[in-house]
Amino acid sequence: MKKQVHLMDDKAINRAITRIAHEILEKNKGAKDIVLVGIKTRGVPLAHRLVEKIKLIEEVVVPVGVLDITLYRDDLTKENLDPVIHGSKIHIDINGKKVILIDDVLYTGRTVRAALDALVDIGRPNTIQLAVLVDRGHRELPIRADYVGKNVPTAKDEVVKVNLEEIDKNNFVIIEKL
Ligand code: 3GP
Ligand code: 5GP
Ligand code: MG
Repeated sequence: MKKQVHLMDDKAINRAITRIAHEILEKNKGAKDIVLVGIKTRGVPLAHRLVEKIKLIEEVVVPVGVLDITLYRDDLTKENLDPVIHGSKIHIDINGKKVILIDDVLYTGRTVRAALDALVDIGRPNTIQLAVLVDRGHRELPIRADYVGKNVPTAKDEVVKVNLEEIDKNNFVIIEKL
């Protein structure tokens, strides 16, 4: 059996998202001009959860866009090749906006770099920030997150498994040793 280490349960994930929503509003002095962009797959439900939190705190509904970026590799344990942008559903004007990218796990940073590329093709945001549920380290590019749910030191042969109710029917984060 794979060795598993428990990191976050339903409540811990919810608390992290609540905190990040507050941090986003504090840093940006409110919700004005904020656009959230979820990176598929699990960045998208996380973005929608942040919208709900921001709505509760500020009574403003911020728009959400979606970026589809995947790595061309058939085995996730292999070192990654370059991420490829498959598409975006950002029908929002991002010119002059404060765009916040949302992903579940930040690892090498290559996906975020590709996301930055895709965004600057679409428009000229005022700022681009990054929020992730888990930062597992091992960056290969000078990229960091502005908002982090949990910093998790990992080995390269470990995988952080993120399950979210909207996709997986339950909520938890664990480390799996392959
Ligand atoms: P996500 O799209 O929600 O991030 O890549 C498909 C899924 O495999 C990812 O879902 C993620 O949960 C999981 N995964 C685990 N480790 C890795 C990894 O190192 N790279 C990628 N791309 N996905 C990983
Ligand atoms: P990157 O290496 O580019 O930072 O991450 C690549 C993509 O794979 C991102 O969408 C990221 O969320 C996902 N990813 C990388 N490592 C992991 C991991 O250990 N667990 C999960 N769930 N996703 C990961
Ligand atoms: Mg991801």
